[in-house]
Amino acid sequence: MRTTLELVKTAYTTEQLPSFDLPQIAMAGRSNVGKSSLLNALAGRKSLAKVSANPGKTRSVNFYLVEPWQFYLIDLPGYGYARASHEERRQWARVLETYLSHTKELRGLALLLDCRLTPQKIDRELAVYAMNINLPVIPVLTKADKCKQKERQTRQNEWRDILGQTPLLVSAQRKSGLNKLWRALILCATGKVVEGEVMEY
Ligand SMILES: Nc1nc2c(ncn2[C@@H]2O[C@H](COP(=O)(O)OP(=O)(O)OP(=O)(O)O)[C@@H](O)[C@H]2O)c(=O)[nH]1
Ligand SMILES: [Mg+2]
Repeated sequence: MRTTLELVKTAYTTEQLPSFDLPQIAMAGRSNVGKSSLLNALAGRKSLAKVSANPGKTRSVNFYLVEPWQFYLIDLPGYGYARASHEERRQWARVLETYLSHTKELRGLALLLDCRLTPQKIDRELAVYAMNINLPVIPVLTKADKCKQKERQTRQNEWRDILGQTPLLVSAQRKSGLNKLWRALILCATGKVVEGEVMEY
């Protein structure tokens, strides 16, 4: 199967947020959690989304059309970036909240969580916010390659206790867990159950 991602729109302000008819799944997480890397890994491409060792790289809301599945994956600006100015943080929070609460076609939130960190308050708050607006959450532990099996298991258990569901484990670097994540994204966006591989990696 060949699944493709194509960047179709970039928004820097709430006014620029487009309204699309197709379903959307947002990817959110702390700055540097690996959102852009994961998008590239899912797409099987190196530089679709900009990746950086410096947190705060993605400052826009980027809309990627997923074919042939007919939905959008959205790369949201990372939150919790310590060195951002107060004004910048407010602007990001506004875009994030406007997007999450006003997008009619939004079907779910892929919540990216760093596998190396114990559950952080800011991530829990976003998860609770999503649950309060009845937005399904797909929890995803990123950078699994950086953790030993025992730590991965601990993280999954901790988040399962908080969210009521066990997060998927992925590594953009090792390209692991990607088909499982694709299947969860497609199910959430379109209701379609896909068996087998969505992409050949
Ligand atoms: N080892 C490892 N490193 C990763 C992985 N995914 C991302 N990284 C690294 O983590 C850093 C941040 O990755 P990005 O993909 O830019 O993170 P982001 O969440 O998009 O960051 P912002 O755009 O700042 O919000 C980069 O140095 C990546 O190379 C992974 O699966 N394994
Ligand atoms: Mg990014």
